[in-house]
Amino acid sequence: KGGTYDYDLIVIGGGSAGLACAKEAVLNGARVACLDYVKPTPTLGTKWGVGGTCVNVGCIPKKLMHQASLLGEAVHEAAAYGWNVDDKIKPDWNKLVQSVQNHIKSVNWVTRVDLRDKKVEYINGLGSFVDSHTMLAKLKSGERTITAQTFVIAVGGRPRYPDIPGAVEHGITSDDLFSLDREPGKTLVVGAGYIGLECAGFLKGLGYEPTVMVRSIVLRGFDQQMAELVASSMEERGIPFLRKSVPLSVEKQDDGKLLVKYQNTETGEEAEELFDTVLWAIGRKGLVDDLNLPNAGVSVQKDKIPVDSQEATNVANIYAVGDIIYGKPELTPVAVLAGRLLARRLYGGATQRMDYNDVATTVFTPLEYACVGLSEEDAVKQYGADEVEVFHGYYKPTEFFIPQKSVRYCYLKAVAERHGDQRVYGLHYLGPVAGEVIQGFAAALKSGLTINTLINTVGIHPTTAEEFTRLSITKRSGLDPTPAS
Ligand code: FAD
Ligand code: NA7
Repeated sequence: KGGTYDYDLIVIGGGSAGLACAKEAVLNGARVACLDYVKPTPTLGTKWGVGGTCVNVGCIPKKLMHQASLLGEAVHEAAAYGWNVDDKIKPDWNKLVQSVQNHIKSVNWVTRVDLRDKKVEYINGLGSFVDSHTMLAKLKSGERTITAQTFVIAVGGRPRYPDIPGAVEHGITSDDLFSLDREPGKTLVVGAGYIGLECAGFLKGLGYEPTVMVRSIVLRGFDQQMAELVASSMEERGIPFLRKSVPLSVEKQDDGKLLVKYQNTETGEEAEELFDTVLWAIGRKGLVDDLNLPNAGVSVQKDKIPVDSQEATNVANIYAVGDIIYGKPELTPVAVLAGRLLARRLYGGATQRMDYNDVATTVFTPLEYACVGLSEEDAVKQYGADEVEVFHGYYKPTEFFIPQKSVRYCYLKAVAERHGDQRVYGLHYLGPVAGEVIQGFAAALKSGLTINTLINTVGIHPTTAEEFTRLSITKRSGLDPTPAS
């Protein structure tokens, strides 16, 4: 295979999807090169090493900052448990950034060593197609033309900026936040997707003053009852939400503060407010532009690449995986598994395809929200309101009692088939360590979990996950889902 080409496979993008695919292809005997190149952010010029979004400017630094913020909360709670703590504790932003960046650098290093050990040729270059078998790699100095039998496009995406005055000059995105060399201070977070809410959440926990600007709804795509509970739990912690608002401009004042003018989308009313930082979290754009896809004939749909169930593009020898593909969940474990399965099909004679359904995910807000399967509204849309039963309940985590933490938003629900086996369509949980709670239930749901199995599973006491085994109240019954004690 590929005797006349430099490589059997060129993977474009060394992130979650690309690295998994490249390493698995080599394991299955292919000669592989993996290109990775990060363009600096427009104003601050932030850039990073190999590994892609998750490791450098996504999941990992986000989770570390979330953890930093939870630790601050825990120190305050510790006092209620009898620890003698100084109640004037405060975080050192620069030290936090340094610790986070040190961890990232070590992961970058391990990744490079791993690629060398596994015999993937890593090329630090920006790839663009010359034709469907030829790629031009723009290196730090010079260029290189390389050819391959097969290509996998795994270029991911980058944050968008709004098209308003001052957005690029004065705003930052998640690409800059985790390495910001100054305290964020009073921060306007524009966008109410999971990235916006997570950033606002940890900034508040670290003692800054975030405000969330919401254009329409919170957490589009997620169960809207849960999304509103997430927003309310954040408001309860003192994070203001500017609803139905869009930014109009950002101007820098003489004292360095940022004046943001914005408008209410319903009343048309305009208002303005000063901030230290403006963070755009308005979604991400697929990185198709640099690839010169027309040279290879690859189709594009809304800055993403449509693929079939084998991750094949419309061009026979070109595939795409990860965030760059159209209409699939943008999550690291999805990217990794899809990349690995693709390599096994291409070089290992395997046939297994990626199953993009029932992927569990977590929103790491101060009170975390995790879910798997269908939202209540999607279940109703798919099966009809009469065929869907929702079991729900509020609960009180044991560990919340002594520090007297608010339990008002600790809530969970199972969305299920109403009749027959009562198969579970979706599970939703808002509360502590949500990701850890839902991960195992995700395997159960994929294995055909029913309400009967769920409520006949003996709980682990005292945990919050056991609340799923105690769900007995249906929404339809109208009974109060609040526990007595
Ligand atoms: P990427 O990881 O983005 O990798 C693509 C790589 O290709 C990049 O290094 C890019 O610079 C490079 N590249 C682009 N164009 C070219 C080119 N022409 N030539 C060479 N190289 C190129 N997911 C989760 O599962 N859990 C989370 O908690 C989570 N949190 C997140 C938090 C934030 C703030 C963000 C931004 C994302 C988060 N994600 C999370 C999403 C996750 O990071 C992505 O789904 C994942 O990184 C996608 O992997 P990928 O390989 O498709 O793309
Ligand atoms: P999302 O989930 O796409 O959310 C973007 C948010 O930003 C959402 O609340 C949008 O509101 C809002 N938005 C989008 N454009 C604008 C403009 N121009 N002005 C104001 N507000 C805006 O993005 P994330 O960054 O959280 O996540 C990135 C990806 O990771 C996402 O695509 C997921 O699939 C995974 P809207 O609801 O559109 O009114």
